[in-house]
Order: sequence, then structure tokens, then C-alpha cells
Amino acid sequence: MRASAVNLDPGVRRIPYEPAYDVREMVTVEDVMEREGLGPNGAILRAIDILAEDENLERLVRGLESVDADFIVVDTPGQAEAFALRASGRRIVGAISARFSRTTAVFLGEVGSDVLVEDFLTAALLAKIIELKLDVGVVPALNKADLGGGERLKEIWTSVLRGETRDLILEGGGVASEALSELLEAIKEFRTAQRVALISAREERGLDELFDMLVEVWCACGDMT
Ligand SMILES: Nc1nc2c(ncn2[C@@H]2O[C@H](COP(=O)(O)OP(=O)(O)OP(=O)(O)O)[C@@H](O)[C@H]2O)c(=O)[nH]1
Ligand SMILES: [Mg+2]
Repeated sequence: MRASAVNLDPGVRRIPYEPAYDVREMVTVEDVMEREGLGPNGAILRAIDILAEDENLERLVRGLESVDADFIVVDTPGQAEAFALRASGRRIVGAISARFSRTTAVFLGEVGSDVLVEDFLTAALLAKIIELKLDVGVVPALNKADLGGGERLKEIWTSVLRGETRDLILEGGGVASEALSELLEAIKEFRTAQRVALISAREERGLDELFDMLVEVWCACGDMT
């Protein structure tokens, strides 16, 4: 099984892998800041809009087609809201999934931040909203498991996916937790994923489970080609 990585983040400076294709050949956040006089946030949004233009999308899909591998891992911008919650980002995902039928998103949370129950519930709610907005399957994964404390966060996130957050508000406390819990409860019917992969990219742990979860998504879509 051969896997290659592709960089779809126009804002990244250094990447710890050799990308088989890199969108920075079309646009970089740095250039956009310089050229259009934008700040970093505006420039990220603008760069994603530029990538979503017809001509660039075609170039991106051709770039992916040129990759000689069984699986392509596409590294998207870390600002998930800027990417997945905007029309341009979804347009990019749509163009990729129209060409590659098994396109599946991995929503990466991380251990070591958002450790307050309430903050983690908020992150899980964001993951859920992104799952609803994207027209592809989404597999939740919790990275940096090597930092410790991952099991507990995995449990919390799994409860969120299953719509079983009632007990968690006791731990988090406060009106905001309660409101969050109600929001999560309200959208639980739309859930797809049922579990979370606990992984460590650094120690290459949990990747088999993540892969199994991806296979399950592909099987559920009836497409194993
Ligand atoms: N301990 C630990 N650190 C990791 C792991 N994976 C990545 N890191 C580190 O976390 C830092 C941030 O890297 P990423 O989480 O990949 O995020 P990024 O790609 O830099 O940022 P965005 O794409 O903008 O979100 C880097 O210093 C990585 O070396 C992991 O599994 N364990
Ligand atoms: Mg990144």
C-alpha cells in the first residue's frame, strides 16, 4: 500500500514531509498579504477563495491525478472554520470528491489543548457542524496521544458523537455547558461517526485503527474499488 501526502495549506511555511503536490505553486498566504495588503486572517480566506477558482481547481485536481499512489492524504489548512465552513473550502472538497469517489475527511482534534470539558464540547460541536456541512464522510481523530490524557478526551468526544452528553455537563458545570449539551443533543440525529481514533502522528500510533475507520466509511458507501 502506497500513500502520498499533498499540501493544500497555502499558509504553511515548512512542512515535515515531502508533498507529492503542493498548492503553494498556485498561491501562498504570504504573497496574498503582500500583494493585496491583507492581514494574516484575511489573506488565508482570500487564498482559499483563489484556490477555489475554476482554473485553479482544475489544476489542483490534475495535480492529485498525477500522484502515483494508492492513497492520497491531503493536508488542509489548520483553520478548519476558514476552510470547511465557507463556500470556497467546500467547493474545493467537492471538486476533489467528484473526481475521487472515496474522498473522506479526517477531523483532527488534539490532546493537550481544550482540556476543559466545556472547551472540548465546543470543539466537538465544531467538528459536528463541519461534518454536517461537508458532503463527504468525516472520521474524527484525536492526535498527540503521546502527550497523555487522551483516553479521557476520547471518551468525552465519543459521548458527543453518540449524543450522550447529559453526564458531562455535571463535570463542566454552568449554563454554557448546559446550552452546549442541548445543542449537541439537538443534532445527534444527524451523526454518522460513532467513534474516535486516538492517534499519535509523532509515534505513529493508532494509525491502523484510523485506517479501519476510513475503510468502514468506504464500505458504508458501497464503494471498495
Ligand atoms: N507530541 C506530539 N506532537 C505532535 C504530533 N503531531 C504533530 N505534533 C507537533 O505539533 C506541532 C503543530 O503541528 P500540527 O499539529 O501538525 O499543526 P500545524 O500543521 O503546524 O498547524 P495547522 O495546520 O496550521 O493547524 C508541531 O510542533 C508538531 O511537531 C504528535 O502526534 N505528538
Ligand atoms: Mg498543518
